[in-house]
Amino acid sequence: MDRMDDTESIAGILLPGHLHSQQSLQYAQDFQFKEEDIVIVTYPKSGTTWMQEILTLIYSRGDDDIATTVPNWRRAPWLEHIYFKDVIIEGNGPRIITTHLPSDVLAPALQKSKAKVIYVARNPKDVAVSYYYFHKMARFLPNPQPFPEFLEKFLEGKVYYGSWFEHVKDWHSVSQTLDFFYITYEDMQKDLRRSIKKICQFLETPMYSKEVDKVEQHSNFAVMSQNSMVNYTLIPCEIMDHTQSKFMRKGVVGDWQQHFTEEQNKMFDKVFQEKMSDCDLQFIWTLK
Ligand code: PPS
Repeated sequence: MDRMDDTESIAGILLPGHLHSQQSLQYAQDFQFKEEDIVIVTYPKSGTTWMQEILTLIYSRGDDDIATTVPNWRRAPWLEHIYFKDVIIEGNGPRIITTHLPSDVLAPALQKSKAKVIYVARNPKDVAVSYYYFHKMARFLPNPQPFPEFLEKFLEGKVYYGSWFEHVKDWHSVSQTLDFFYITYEDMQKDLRRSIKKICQFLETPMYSKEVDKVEQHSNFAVMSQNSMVNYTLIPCEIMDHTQSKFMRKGVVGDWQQHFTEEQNKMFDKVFQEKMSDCDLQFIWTLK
């Protein structure tokens, strides 16, 4: 498959060459955001697709027509991807743009533009597990080693898209300089309706209760798992092999408990405490 084994890099971070090129990364760096743009920022496996769906549904006032007929990568394309410039729509109204890029690459352009930024974070133990399974199914990522080795690499930040710790902390450190909304995957799991309402407030898009009902209904895991516009079953299996793992895999908080040994958990906690000692963000590891 085209560029499947290639690797690109930006700001010292490795990215799959199947999706990125030097030109697409330059285009992303030079991109001029507009004040009306909404930019979803995430480290991979943190709730990107979920937020893309929620925003799509908010802007269609709960109607699922667009959500069920247009693939997420068209209605909320990734800024850094090769196809971005061909799909980004010029015109009035908010454009939903997605990115996994680090803040040092994008914050300066975002600061100039006043675009709204929604940062979705997820507890890194679940991110590591989700990312491990994604490596199994996404053929444009390196074949994952056994889980223990993958986990070590994840903690060292030696995976594609770089260190989870740096991503979260660096974006957090520029949050005051941006029109910035921070939410976690776990917040959305705990109370999806409340999360949708908070997002609406941030977007200054008031909604009727019945519209919020619909957004909630169409963005729940069971519905999204069946929606081919977001579950990646439209992608050929040479690129994403759903026999290895589904993209919409489990959609829960705390799946790491099924994967981590006690020793791995201790090691993880130790690294987490060290790396996050200068950051006040709190994470939810399980839902009781
Ligand atoms: S990616 O590849 O970076 O775009 O992946 P991303 O969308 O950020 O993360 C995929 C994980 O999010 C889960 N997901 C959901 N969980 C709960 N509810 C809803 N609606 C939902 N939509 C996506 C998805 O299942 C992946 O998590 P895991 O733990 O692997 O199941």
